[in-house]
Parts: sequence; structure tokens; C-alpha cells
Amino acid sequence: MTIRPIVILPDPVLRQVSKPVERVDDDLRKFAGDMLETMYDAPGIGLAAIQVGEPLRMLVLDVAEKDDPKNPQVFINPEIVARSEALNVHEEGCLSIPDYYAEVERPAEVTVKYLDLDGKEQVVEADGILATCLQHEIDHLNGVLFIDYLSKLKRDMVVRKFKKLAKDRPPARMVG
Ligand code: GNR
Ligand code: NI
Repeated sequence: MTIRPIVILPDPVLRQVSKPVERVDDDLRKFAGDMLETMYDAPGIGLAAIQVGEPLRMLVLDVAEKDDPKNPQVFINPEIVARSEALNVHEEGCLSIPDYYAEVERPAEVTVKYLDLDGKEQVVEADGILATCLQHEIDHLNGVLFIDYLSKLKRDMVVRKFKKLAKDRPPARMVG
């Protein structure tokens, strides 16, 4: 297993629209393991493939409470097939926008269709933090970040700050 560097704002890679996974094979299962290891190391509760530079429609998450056993989950080619009218506000953060948090309003419940690691179709009805996290991750697959839901003023402030920070920091993909 390998921990991969996480792509940070304003890297344009984060705005790419990811491509569907074409086959669920051992290479993909290994990559899912690497994504989970990267997420736990960060630490975070979710990670989309594009955050480690792979434009594939796939995400991992673990929304288990601190004292509960680990619950790693992998979603391949996930699609939101239903959203509740009821909305929910949750404070969000993003491993690609470190140390910045803001409240985001989203549908409180979503139904998500996806493939599991055996390539088998599954459906989950999610609420609470799972619903929030799935929507945050599926946004990444479409090049959307949680700061896109904030006012332009707030978003521009965040982007400007990370552009400044990036000047003093070589890209994560550039090793050495
Ligand atoms: O670790 C994360 N925490 C989090 C908190 C609230 C809503 C969404 C998230 S996802 C985030 C990890 C991440 O950036 N995933 O893309
Ligand atoms: Ni994120």
C-alpha cells in the first residue's frame, strides 16, 4: 500500500471532470487500498481519486465515529439517483483546501447507485454525515469544490490565500 500526495488548491487538476471506471480489476482494488491509506493518513473521512491526481470516478470514505471500528467504503462510478427536498447544513472541510472550514447546505438525504469492489451494482440511501460526505466527494468527480457554494467574496478570499501559499510551495507531484 502506498500513501499518495494530495493535490492542493489552486491546482487545476481539481477542476477536471473524472472519467468512469471501465473495469473493476486487481489494479483498481489496489488503487482503492492506496486511496484509503492516504485518507486515513491525512486524516480525512473521504477522498476522491482526483485528489491524488487520478481522474477516475471513484471515492473512498469512512464516517465511523472515533470509538467505533473502522468502516472503509469504496464507491465506483457513483451516481446520485434521488435527493430529499429537505436540506441540511454541515460544516465542511477538504483535504485539498487544508485548514479551511465553512458551512454548506445540501440535500439531507441522497440515494446513490454505485459499483462495489467486486464490480457489483449497489444502492445506498444515505443521511447525516454519510449523505454530506458522499455529495462532497461526488462533487469532486465533477470538478466541484465545497467553496463553490460560498459567496464569491469568500471563495475569492480562499483561492487568493492558497495561490499565495502555492508560490512558496513546489507542486506535490514534483518530487525532490
Ligand atoms: O475529511 C473530510 N471531512 C469532511 C467534513 C465535512 C464534509 C466533508 C468532508 S470530506 C473531507 C475529506 C475530503 O476532502 N474529501 O474530498
Ligand atoms: Ni474534498
